[in-house]
Amino acid sequence: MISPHVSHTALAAFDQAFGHAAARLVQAPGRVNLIGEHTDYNDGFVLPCAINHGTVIAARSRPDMTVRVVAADYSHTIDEFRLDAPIMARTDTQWPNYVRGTVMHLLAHGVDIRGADLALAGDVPQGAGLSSSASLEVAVIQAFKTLYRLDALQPTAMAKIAQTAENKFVGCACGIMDQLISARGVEEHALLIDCRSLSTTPVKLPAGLAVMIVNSRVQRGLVDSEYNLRRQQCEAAARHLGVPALRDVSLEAFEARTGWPDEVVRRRARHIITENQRTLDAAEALKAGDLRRVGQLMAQSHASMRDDFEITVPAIDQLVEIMHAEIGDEGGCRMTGGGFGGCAVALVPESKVESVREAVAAHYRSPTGDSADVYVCRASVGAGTLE
Ligand code: GAF
Repeated sequence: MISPHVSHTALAAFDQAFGHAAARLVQAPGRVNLIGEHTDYNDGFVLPCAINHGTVIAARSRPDMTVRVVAADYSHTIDEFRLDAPIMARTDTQWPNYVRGTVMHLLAHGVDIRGADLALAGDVPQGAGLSSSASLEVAVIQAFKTLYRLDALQPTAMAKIAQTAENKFVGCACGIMDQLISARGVEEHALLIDCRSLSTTPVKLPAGLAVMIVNSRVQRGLVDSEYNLRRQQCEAAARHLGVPALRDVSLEAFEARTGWPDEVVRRRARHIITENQRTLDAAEALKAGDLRRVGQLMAQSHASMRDDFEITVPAIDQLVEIMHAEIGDEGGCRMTGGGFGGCAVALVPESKVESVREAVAAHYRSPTGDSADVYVCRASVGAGTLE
C-alpha cells in the first residue's frame, strides 16, 4: 500500500488545479527486481516484486476530448492535449511525454474513451532504478480504465501498452518487466515472469523476510545509450548462436560455441544465459525458504553484472560488498535494475535489517559524499483503484 500521504497530495493537487474534487483515485506501484537482470528483452526470466512506493492519480472524466494533467511533484505544472488531434511529444520538458505516449498507445489499442482531468503524485525515488516511469505509465492506463470502465483491458494488455509507449514515444528500448510487475504485482509475493509467454508465477516471500532497498545516490548516468547498446550486443550474440533469443541457449551449447567475432559480445551472452538459470533457481530457493542459496545466487548475479555485463559502477560494487559482509550467509544482496547507478536490493531476515542499515551508514559514501537512503519495502499489489 502506497503511503496515504501520496493520495492526499494527488487529491489536493487536483482540487487546486481544476477547482473541483476528483471522482476516482488509482495507483500503480514501482518495483524492485530480486534477480534476473536484462533477461526480459532476451525472452528470459525475471523475479521482481511490486513495492509500496508508486504513483497515485486523482482523476475525473470530461465530456470533451481534452486531457489536462497536473504533476504535483513537478511544481504543479500542467500539461494539456487533445485526444482528437495528433498527440506530439514535448521537447521542453519530459514528464508529460510518459502520459502523452501512454494515452496515444491506449487509443491505438482501440479503447472508447473521452477526456480526463488527472493529478499525479508519487513516491518512487526517481533515477534510482525502481521504475518510477513504468509506475506512471501503468497508473495513467489504470485511470482511464477506471473512469471509462474498460473492464476488458486486462493487466497484461495494460503492461504491453505501457511498454510500447516507453519504446516508441519516450525512446527507451526497455523490456516488459517493469510494466508487467506494476500491473500484476501480488501482495507478499515476488512474481517469476516468463518474458516470452508472459506467464507469471507468484512466489511467496518467506515469513519474516525483509526486502531492503538501498539507494546508492549515484544517479544513473548514460543509462539509455548503454542500455540500448547491451540490447544490441545480446541480439548480436543470439545471431551468432543461431537462435531467436538468448533464452533458447543452454550453458553447454554456449560453451561449445567458438568463433566469436567479439569477446565482449560473448561475455554479454554468458551473463544472460547464466542469469536466466540463476533466476529459476532463486525462485525455487525462495519457495523452499533457503535464504543461504538465495544469497549465493544473488552474489553470483552481482558478479556477473559487474564482470560480464559491465553495468555496475564502483560505488555500487562497494555498497554491495559492505552489505554482503554484514549479511553473511543469512540472506543476499545485489545491484537491482538497469544499472549504472541506482539501488542495491537485499533479502534478509527482519532481525538483520538494523545491522545492515548501520553497516551502510558507517561505511558507505557516494562519490559526492552522500550517505545511502534505505527503504524497507513490502511486496505489494499491482495497479488498481484506491477507494
Ligand atoms: C530496466 C528496463 F526497463 C527493464 O525492462 C529491464 O530490462 C531492466 O532495466 C534490467 O533488468 O528497468
